[in-house]
Amino acid sequence: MLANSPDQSKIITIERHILEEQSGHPEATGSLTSLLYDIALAGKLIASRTTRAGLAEILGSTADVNVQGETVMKLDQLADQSIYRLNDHTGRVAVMASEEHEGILSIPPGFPTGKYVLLYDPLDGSSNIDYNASIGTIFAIYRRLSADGPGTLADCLQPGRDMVVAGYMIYGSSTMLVYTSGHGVHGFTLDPAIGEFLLTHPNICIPEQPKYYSVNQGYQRYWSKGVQLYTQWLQGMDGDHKPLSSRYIGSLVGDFHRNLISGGVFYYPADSQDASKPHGKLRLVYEAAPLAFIATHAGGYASDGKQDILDITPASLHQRTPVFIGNRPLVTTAEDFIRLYDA
Ligand code: AFP
Repeated sequence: MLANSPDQSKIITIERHILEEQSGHPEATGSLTSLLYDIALAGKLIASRTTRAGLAEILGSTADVNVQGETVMKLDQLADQSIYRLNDHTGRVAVMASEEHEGILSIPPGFPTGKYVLLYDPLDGSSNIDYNASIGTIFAIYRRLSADGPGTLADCLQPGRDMVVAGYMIYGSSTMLVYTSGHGVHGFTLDPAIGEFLLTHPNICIPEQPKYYSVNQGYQRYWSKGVQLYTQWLQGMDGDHKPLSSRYIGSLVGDFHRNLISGGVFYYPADSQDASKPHGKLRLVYEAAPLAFIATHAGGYASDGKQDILDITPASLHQRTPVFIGNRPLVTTAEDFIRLYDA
């Protein structure tokens, strides 16, 4: 090997990684592999736009016409359309649903439907765009339940435990794609010079020693007694253990990713602030369930405070749920506090 040249045998692109995973399943048709690859492609496209976000003001902002006379789309709409359009004609997907739309997204007439269901939150944390903080795309893939033809709402309302793949892209100081198909959680970093996601974080496991707790503490007065006491416990107020450090961006993918790598717990509990949202802010289908699937396969756990998030069958696409997610002992302790004080 030439001095200073990278060891090519160690460079694993996402394509190669997905293909190698597929080779362990001789019955596989390659459809899921291609679907994942298309999602990675959408991630590259979204990343290329989010890194130019600050330029909108000089190139023309949302719903305006830019200097080339083209309409500039909001980034979350652009992300939404990119994912839909890359997957609406491939014959791999039966139906999609996006956090940006009220109902299901059907495959346009004239195109074949496939065996998978794709659910996604195209640009989560988008209120952080103006501050250059990390934002992300979250996705979940299920097998369709309906036999054939257009996919249905019921195809989209499956418990998280039946997920086939979950993942997210994080657009931060670098762009990463993290996914699991149930065989380890793997992270890839986009090398912008070559436009490829390269495996940088194989087999991610949440470290046993947690570092952080992440919650919007500004809402503390609206929490139940159990959640307030749990927070004090995380802060080491009982004198039995060292406090965890607090970190909160307000961008779920960013907050989750940090705790996945460093250990900790993220929670967005139910609160009494807004009577129309008694279960907190986060959405089960688009946010909580996919991240719960990832956390679980990284050795962690996710709960709504009473039960495993993966056991909840959604009743509607935009259902909200309280979320406690991260190191298993931290999440089960949240359940203990809630059982003891909020029953
Ligand atoms: P936006 O997409 O409106 O920025 O909301 C982001 C989010 O859904 C999730 O990413 C954060 O964890 C959560 O909301 C933050 O909510 P608070 O601002 O209420 O803490």
